[in-house]
Amino acid sequence: MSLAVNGSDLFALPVAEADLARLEECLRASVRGDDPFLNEVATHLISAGGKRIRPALTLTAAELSRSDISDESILGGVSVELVHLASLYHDDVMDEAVRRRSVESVNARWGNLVAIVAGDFLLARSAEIAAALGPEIASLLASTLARLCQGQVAEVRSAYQVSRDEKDYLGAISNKTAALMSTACRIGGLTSRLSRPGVENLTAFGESFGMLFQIRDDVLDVIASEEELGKPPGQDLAEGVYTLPVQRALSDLRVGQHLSGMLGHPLGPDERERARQLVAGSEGIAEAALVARQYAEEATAAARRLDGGPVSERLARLANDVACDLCQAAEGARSRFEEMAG
Ligand code: GRG
Repeated sequence: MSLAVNGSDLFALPVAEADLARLEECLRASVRGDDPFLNEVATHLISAGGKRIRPALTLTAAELSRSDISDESILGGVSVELVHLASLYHDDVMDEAVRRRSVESVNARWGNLVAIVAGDFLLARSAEIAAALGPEIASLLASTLARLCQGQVAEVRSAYQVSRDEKDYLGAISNKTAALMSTACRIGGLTSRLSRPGVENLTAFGESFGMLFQIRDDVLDVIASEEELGKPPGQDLAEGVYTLPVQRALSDLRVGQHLSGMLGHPLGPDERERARQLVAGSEGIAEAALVARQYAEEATAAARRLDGGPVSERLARLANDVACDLCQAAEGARSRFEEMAG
């Protein structure tokens, strides 16, 4: 499969090495304090890596103004990544995850209490930076954080509900993922003093790109291998998070009824694998990839409403590449399934 699951190449944006180095230094400095233990916990996932796609979007958006990347834009990218990191700390507690970014999760290493409070600490640092960037950005990050919480609550509330509908799913991912992608782009526009129409188009790009990003993540959870994902596939199914490919599989006449009978409660390893294979061999994969493609087209259109220069073309290409990568992965999964079925 020609899939860039960990995404390092697929999501690479043309941000100058020097600006990425400024971002990293500022990110680490933002959580540094007097307490060596808190320093270790707060930098655990920063040191582990991650794609930094959100701050890269901030800096790419800032490049539209055709001036050097300002300290304000760097701080904007840092404030967004800190919210993302805090959400990972809290999410891993909720999911009892043991690994994140290919290392031990914070909760697995230091326990839930430390993970929750350290996540709060990252949020506090983000809020401090946002306040220094002015009331518009502070208010934007606060409302984005509220959307993240709304998205997460919606997901928890719908857990194990076989009747969960697509509106519920799309609303949840818009809040838990697209909101922060959109804010990352918007902050790049605001900190680089882009025109208001430019800022609105960046915001629209980020929202559609975030939907595409999360649907891809949800499809890969079904069709990618453990090696590609860095965790066993089918985790969402096992945890009762019925995402778009699962919802579409439930409507597939060939497998829907069988699948429906298997879901609705936590799954052990064998049941999880059987349910995953049913979804992987259903029309749900290609249909979800098609919905992702529609969001990619929306994102591309928003990017092309920007100035039409190299940055807007690069954003359009990013959305297109992510959608193509997903469609290829979906095709690959179908061929493998057909081969297995004889
Ligand atoms: C306390 C901020 C905060 C939030 C509380 C827990 C929660 C509400 C929300 C969780 C939202 C969440 C974890 C959404 C998933 C977003 C997502 C796609 C994460 C993976 O992003 P990548 O692939 O990860 O960009 P890396 O590691 O590359 O940064």
